[in-house]
Amino acid sequence: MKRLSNYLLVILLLSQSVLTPQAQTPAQGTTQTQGMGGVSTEKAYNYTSRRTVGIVDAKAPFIFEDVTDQTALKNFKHRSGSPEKNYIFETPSGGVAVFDYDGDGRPDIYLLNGSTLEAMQGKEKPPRAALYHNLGNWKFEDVTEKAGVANERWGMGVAVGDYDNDGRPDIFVGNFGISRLYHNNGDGTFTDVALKVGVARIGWSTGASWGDYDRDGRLDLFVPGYASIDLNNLPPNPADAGKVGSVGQNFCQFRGVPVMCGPRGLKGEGDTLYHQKADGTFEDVSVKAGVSDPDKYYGFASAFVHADDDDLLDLIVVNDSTPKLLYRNKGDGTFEEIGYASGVALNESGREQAGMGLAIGDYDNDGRVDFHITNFSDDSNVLYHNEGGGNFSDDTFQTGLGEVSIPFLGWGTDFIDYDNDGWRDLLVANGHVYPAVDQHQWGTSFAQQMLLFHNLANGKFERVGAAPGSALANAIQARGLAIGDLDGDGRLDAVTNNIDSKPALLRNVAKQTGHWLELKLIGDVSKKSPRDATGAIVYLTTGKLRQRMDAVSGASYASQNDPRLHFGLGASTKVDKLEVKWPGGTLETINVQDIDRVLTLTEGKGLAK
Ligand SMILES: [Ca+2]
Ligand SMILES: [Ca+2]
Ligand SMILES: [Ca+2]
Ligand SMILES: [Ca+2]
Repeated sequence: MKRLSNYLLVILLLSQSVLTPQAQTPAQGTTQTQGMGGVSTEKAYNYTSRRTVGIVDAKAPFIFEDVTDQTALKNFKHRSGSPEKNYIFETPSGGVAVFDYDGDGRPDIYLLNGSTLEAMQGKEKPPRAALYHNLGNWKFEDVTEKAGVANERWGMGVAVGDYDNDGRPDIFVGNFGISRLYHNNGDGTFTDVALKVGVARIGWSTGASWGDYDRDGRLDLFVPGYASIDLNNLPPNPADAGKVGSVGQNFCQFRGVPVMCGPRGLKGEGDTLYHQKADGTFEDVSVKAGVSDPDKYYGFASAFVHADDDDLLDLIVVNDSTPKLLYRNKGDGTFEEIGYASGVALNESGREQAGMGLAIGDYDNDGRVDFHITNFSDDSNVLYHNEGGGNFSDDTFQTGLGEVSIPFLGWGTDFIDYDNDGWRDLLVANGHVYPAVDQHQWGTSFAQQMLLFHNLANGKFERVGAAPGSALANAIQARGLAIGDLDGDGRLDAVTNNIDSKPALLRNVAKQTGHWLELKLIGDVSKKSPRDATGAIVYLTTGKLRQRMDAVSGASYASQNDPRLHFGLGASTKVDKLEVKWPGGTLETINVQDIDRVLTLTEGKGLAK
């Protein structure tokens, strides 16, 4: 009997692998991946150029103008630990959010700040996060003080969601320390209610995401955890390497050079799912729902997203140096982890990668969302094409996104149709974690150029060269990246949060761009849709082209894009069909007459200008 059941098991496993050609299996033995930090066993190649700075093309189109210095954002100074980056928690801050906090129609900018060990010990004033109110015409006003959102903790990730359905977007801030939930009071001020409602997560919280996974009309919150750090028992400090008395300490090395330790060798941290109850407080349901991450992978980015073809919001978690997790929503309050079976746990070579940021979007307009994930230097970023039925294939190299990304260490990434041709392009923000790379000929650098890829509408991307003097020509120490049309001209702009420096504000000045339509969605809570419509899917048809956009909270790297959905229409001057799959499950078709503007679409009530 036992032999028979074993036999059946083998048959089952065999048939499964035939039925799901994308399925991956866990790596056997030790996979030598180069994560964020830790020992690298890779050969130290020498390069004659940095490959990540100073690469310009005089013939390239001028797409983004860096307008930071013309705005108040030039005064924001991000700071995260020592300039030498002796400890891993000094390296991955911080996120940035683009969203309209005051409802005046202009998206505003919220930049997280880092902190220092000294500030955490009360020995110096902590750095402050900043909220910039968009006044129009590239004028921004620092309203942090009035708004009360300075955080003054070690900021990592930001996710926006109107959790209490009052029509005003609220801000979850994942900190290294205690997280915050800034409730939007509607008068330009916020109140941290994290403790009161039960989401004051303690630990190393990173890129969170809001989403109503149980379809009760109330947003729930997922927060990945990175690593467990004891500030009273820190890992070896590379600055002590070689000093008298430090002999015998197990310093971490990158190509023979002492660097900060981690994440390998550090104890990871589990993840947390907070379910919102009817009274507006939250309960930790991580274990019950099956998303607690008992293996304690190093979580960086996450998003609730419709990954398969049913009506239930799934969840993806991007982990550093460990497999990525894809949770299929089973509809009964629990999830099934299908990372390996779906093909997103590893890359096509079966390797774990140092996952950092996550772009979500249907780049090839086949009606399913795809994922682009950023990784460490000396490794490519990865593009997972959604094949349907919960299967993904690693299409990185055949789409043209592989080779070019190898010298770069990527963080924020977003699909952005910068030329409004209806095909979503790709923007990637980069920067290394080891300042020491600037002292060596390793073909990479601490500050790096961003990467922009044009979607060729045939399944391939092409790098858009950096025009001299354009924002793409600048080397920055980027982390978070967020997208939004900051000046309302119909072309998507971008902002990055840069470690230990000022942010970068990228104004889209692309010529020959197409028509566009941007939608602000309002869900009907009585139909079990969250009011901010997080989790909605919009299908827009022009001629033969049917685009899909998902309303996602969080993602990129620890950042938040403007929640309004922006469509490029190309040469089309009319929308043939607009369909909305509301989070509560209703499918609605809306007649659209106008283009080249922002429209507000309310569930069951149609459009308003
Ligand atoms: Ca505003
Ligand atoms: Ca819910
Ligand atoms: Ca495009
Ligand atoms: Ca713009």
